[in-house]
Amino acid sequence: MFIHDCGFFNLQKLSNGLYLRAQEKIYKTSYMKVLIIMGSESDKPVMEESQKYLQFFGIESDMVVASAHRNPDKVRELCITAQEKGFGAVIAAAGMAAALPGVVSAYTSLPVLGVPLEGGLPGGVDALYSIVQMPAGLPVGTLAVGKAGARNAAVLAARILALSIPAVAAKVEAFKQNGYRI
Ligand code: AIR
Repeated sequence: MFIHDCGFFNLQKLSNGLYLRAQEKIYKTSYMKVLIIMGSESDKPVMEESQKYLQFFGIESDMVVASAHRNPDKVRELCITAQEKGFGAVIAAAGMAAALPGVVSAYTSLPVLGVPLEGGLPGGVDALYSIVQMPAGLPVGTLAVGKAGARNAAVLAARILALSIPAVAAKVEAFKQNGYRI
């Protein structure tokens, strides 16, 4: 099993697959979950596609509304606690001046997958440019605008988690055999 964040502590393996650190703090042995953050409740109908696809791959997800502009403190808190909660990747989606995925990338070292959403300028180009044009050092893996991007963000997250989770790797293979459809 892939073990992260062991530091220099003695680890004791528990029967439930978790590891107990010397100070009684429990860490997950692998990053199983995906955190989906979106800028508004109005983004939900599109981002439910991510959740639907993640379900196919057997990946648990939490879906949270937090805007980089309206609730920056909430975004920060979600990001800085994501890794210790067992998230292995973050999908961040927003429309218009979509700062959210970039801000998420600034606050976490997890892979960040950005989904630009329509609702502002035609075709969602405002959100697309906001998300894809990150400065060097702070990557956001940017997907297509809208539903295709929401689905592909889930598929890419599954491919990332598949590197350390055999059950997800099997699902990724099944997805391929099925013509890349769920
Ligand atoms: N948004 C929310 N805070 C910052 C941004 N960029 C985005 C949302 C949504 C759009 O603005 O992600 O796509 C409109 O949000 P609302 O809440 O007005 O419907």
